[in-house]
Amino acid sequence: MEASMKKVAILMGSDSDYPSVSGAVSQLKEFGIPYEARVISAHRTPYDAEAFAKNARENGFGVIIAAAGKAAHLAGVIASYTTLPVIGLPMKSSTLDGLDSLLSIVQMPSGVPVATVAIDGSRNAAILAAQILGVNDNEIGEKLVTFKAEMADEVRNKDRALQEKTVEKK
Ligand code: RP5
Repeated sequence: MEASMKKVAILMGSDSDYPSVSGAVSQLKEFGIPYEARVISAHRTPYDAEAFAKNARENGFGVIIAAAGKAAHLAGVIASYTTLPVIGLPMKSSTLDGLDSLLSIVQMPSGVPVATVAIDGSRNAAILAAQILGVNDNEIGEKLVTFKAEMADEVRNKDRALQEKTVEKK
C-alpha cells in the first residue's frame, strides 16, 4: 500500500443501514483501500456530522461515502461542510422502497454536488470511491484495471455457459 494512500470514510445514518452498507466495506477490503466506518446522523448527531466533515481532509480522507435512508440528509449536510467528493448511498426504506432516500440525496442545490449511486448500490459506491482515489494513485488504478478485466472474464464465462446450454443439437 502506498504510504500516502487516502482513506475512504463510510458514514451511515444508523447502524440499521449496515447490512446494506457492508457491501461497500467488502469491496474496499478487496481493493485493499483503507477506510473508516462510522454511524453519524445528520439529524440525531448533527454536530458530529459537522465536525467529521470539517476535519475529514486533514484526517487523511480522500472521499466520503454517506449512506442514509428516508429523509436522507446526511450526504448533503456532509457535502456542505467539505470540498472532498461525497458519494450518496440511498438506503432502501421500509415504507417507500428507497425512493424517499434517493430523491433526498440526489436533488442537491446547484453548488453542492453529491454523486449519488443506486438505491442499496453499496458496491458501486465503493468502486466509485476507488476510481476517485485512483485518479492520483497508480496502485489503486492498477487494481481497478484488474477488477474490470476479471468482471469481463466472468461475463464471458457466463456467455460461453449459456451458449453451451442453449445450442441447438442436430
Ligand atoms: C436514517 O433513518 C437512517 O440512515 C436509516 O436509514 C433510517 C432509519 O434509522 P433507524 O430508525 O433504524 O435508526 O436516518
